[in-house]
Amino acid sequence: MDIIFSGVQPSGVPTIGNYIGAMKQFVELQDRYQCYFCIVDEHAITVPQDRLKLRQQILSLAALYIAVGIDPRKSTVFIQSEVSAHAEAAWIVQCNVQIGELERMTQFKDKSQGSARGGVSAGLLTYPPLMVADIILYNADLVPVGEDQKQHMELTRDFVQRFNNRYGTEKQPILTMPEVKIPDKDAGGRIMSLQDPTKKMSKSDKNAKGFISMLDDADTIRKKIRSAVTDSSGKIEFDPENKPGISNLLVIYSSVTGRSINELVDTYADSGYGDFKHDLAEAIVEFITPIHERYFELMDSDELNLILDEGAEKARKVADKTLRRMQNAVGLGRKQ
Ligand code: AQP
Repeated sequence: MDIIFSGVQPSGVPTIGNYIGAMKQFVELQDRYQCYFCIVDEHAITVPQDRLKLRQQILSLAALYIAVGIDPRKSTVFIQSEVSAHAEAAWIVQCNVQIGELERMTQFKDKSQGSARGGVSAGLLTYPPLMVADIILYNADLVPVGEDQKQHMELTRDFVQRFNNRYGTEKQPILTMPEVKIPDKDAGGRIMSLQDPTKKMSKSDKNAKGFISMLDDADTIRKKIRSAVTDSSGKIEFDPENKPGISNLLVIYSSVTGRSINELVDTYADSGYGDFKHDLAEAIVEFITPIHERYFELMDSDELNLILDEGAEKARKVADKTLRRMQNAVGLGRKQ
């Protein structure tokens, strides 16, 4: 069975963008692949985090993974920092990528914007190698992510090719070459901010009106959808270039209901934005309510800790093996 790895940072409560771009795919793929779904907490500390809040967000994300439908009997769910091979493999990766490659990463450019270069953490520059390590440790064949991760995936593939050429043989590659799986734009590969539909929806956006968090209550969801930026034409059409706001809402509507965008456009051909937004808000509430119920049940039980303990143990076994292969390849320590 082919292997999948993917992760989400506990840098805030996941947004509906994280769900549609990534977590929704996780649930759909878990029956056909051997899956590793990680809470990548080491990535979250590339920017300052409150210690206690981070701890809470790690558990909260784990509960959300299960609440949206990831089944721990089928998939391995674990916390990155509980598997030390990630940080160790990341060092080997860092020593085999160039600073120029890392400086070109748009996420680094975006997140370091506004600060003097010397004032941002070195981790903000070197976290893509950590992401490479995350993926290769599990011999992942496929990585389901949102569109913003495309560049990191290119780095991963370049690294694997370079590492195998340098240290392996054609017959015996050391690392598995992963493929990336990104939903199309009209299927939610890039959900945009509700307040600025030219910008990606992000869980760490300072303006909470820009995103729907997976834990927002019904009234908050209604308010946020009501205040979502659209345009003045009043026509419900899918045209991401000229009508980015309404097109983004159509993608969200389609993703949470399974109704196609064409069908939605037909249904609302004679309606105004008010009616459309009202129905969309109710559709999100209907989709999210059972997720909340399961989430609060999990946060209130010991089940989550058991799932994470088991997950870390299973993950360590696979990750340690790959790490040993990498260490042997580059000549670290004594032959094992
Ligand atoms: N707006 C989005 N639309 C579709 N997919 C998205 N993803 C993120 N934003 C969108 C996908 O969600 C997965 C987890 O992302 P992450 O938490 O590892 O980091 P990120 O991509 O940096 O997400 P955020 O929400 O923007 O986090 P912050 O604000 O902390 O930087 C990935 O597969 C990502 O593609």
